[in-house]
Amino acid sequence: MKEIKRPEWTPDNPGAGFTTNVMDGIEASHDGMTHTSLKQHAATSVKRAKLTTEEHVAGVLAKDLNIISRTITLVESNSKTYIEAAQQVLKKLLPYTGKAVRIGITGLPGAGKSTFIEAFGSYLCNLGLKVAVLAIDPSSQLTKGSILGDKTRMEMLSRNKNAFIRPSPSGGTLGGVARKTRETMLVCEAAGYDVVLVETVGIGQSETTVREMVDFFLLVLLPGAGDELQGIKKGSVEIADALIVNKADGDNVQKAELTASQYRMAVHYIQPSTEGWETKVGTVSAIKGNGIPETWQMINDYMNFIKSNGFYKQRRDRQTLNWVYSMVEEQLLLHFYEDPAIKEMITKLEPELIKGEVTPTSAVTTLLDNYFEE
Ligand SMILES: Nc1nc2c(ncn2[C@@H]2O[C@H](COP(=O)(O)OP(=O)(O)OP(=O)(O)O)[C@@H](O)[C@H]2O)c(=O)[nH]1
Ligand SMILES: [Mg+2]
Repeated sequence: MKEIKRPEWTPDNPGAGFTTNVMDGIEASHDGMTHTSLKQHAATSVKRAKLTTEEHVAGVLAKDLNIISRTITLVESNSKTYIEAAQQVLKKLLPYTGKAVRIGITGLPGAGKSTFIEAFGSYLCNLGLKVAVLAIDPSSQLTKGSILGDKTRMEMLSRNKNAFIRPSPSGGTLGGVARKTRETMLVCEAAGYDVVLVETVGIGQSETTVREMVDFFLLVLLPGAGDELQGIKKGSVEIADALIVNKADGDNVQKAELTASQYRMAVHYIQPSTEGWETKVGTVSAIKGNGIPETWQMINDYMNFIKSNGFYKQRRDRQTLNWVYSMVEEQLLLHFYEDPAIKEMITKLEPELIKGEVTPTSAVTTLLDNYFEE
């Protein structure tokens, strides 16, 4: 008979009425609870084994979703060692990048960007294309996590096997967030995504930042008149290659058409974002799917146009160089303002500047001389 093990606190000579005994633990992949697994638990709570550069590269090229996600996580890391590791991976992926149609999408909160992406992305997937959805959300520092690229607003698309949705990296400067999104875009391209959609709300410089990383830039508008009413920043229309008035459904159809015709007139007077391409204006209903195929057709016409006149390559080359220089600028600024000696000098100089005891120019000279002497 199997020996009965008793707990330590068992009284001497327990009678037959004492039923407590000790059962051996289970040496298995679960902890006795249904639907849980120690193995799975270990995978989420303990750091997974690091992948080698080769494993990252091979996994991305093999379109392995798990490795694509892990590579993006690596790319999004802020730690110096991981940044270096990410660069090794990116360098090897670089020859496989660049083939996607890169589309930026902006518009006020509530204009329907996510709903549009849901409809447009699903349409493209049905055409057999692979679609990656990324976002740049400078406000996510405040909101923690991301409102953009929100999978709940793209339910249908997030379930599509041809789609990959990655929310905005959070935290850090806009430049830092943009670097991560750009590099994520490269990872997605290497993984064979044909179209990359980058969503952003027009906060601060985020629109210009996205314009600088895409081929085509789309502004989503609401039915209603004029820039003033829509609260659109003056520059938003100028940097767009097309404006779409969304929510052209139900009672809004006429209003949307009117808005579109007003913008159509307005864009005659502005410098187009892409030389030789007159900014297109149309209406869509993201919810009903109206205007979605037309939008893709228009983007195809545009891509053919910029590829045939050389503007495509020119812009991409310029974007790469500008990206490098903007990173240099950002790093230099960061290095300067985070320097402890400079910080101390600034604290001392500010009141002197305000009292008029020091001139701005001499303050600059003092700071820079000090910085470069170190
Ligand atoms: N009637 C109608 N409503 C729409 C349409 N597209 C979006 N909406 C609604 O508008 C609201 C905002 O849509 P979102 O797609 O979340 O807008 P967004 O621009 O992504 O918003 P943020 O991510 O917050 O900047 C939602 O309630 C949508 O259901 C449309 O074509 N027609
Ligand atoms: Mg959204």
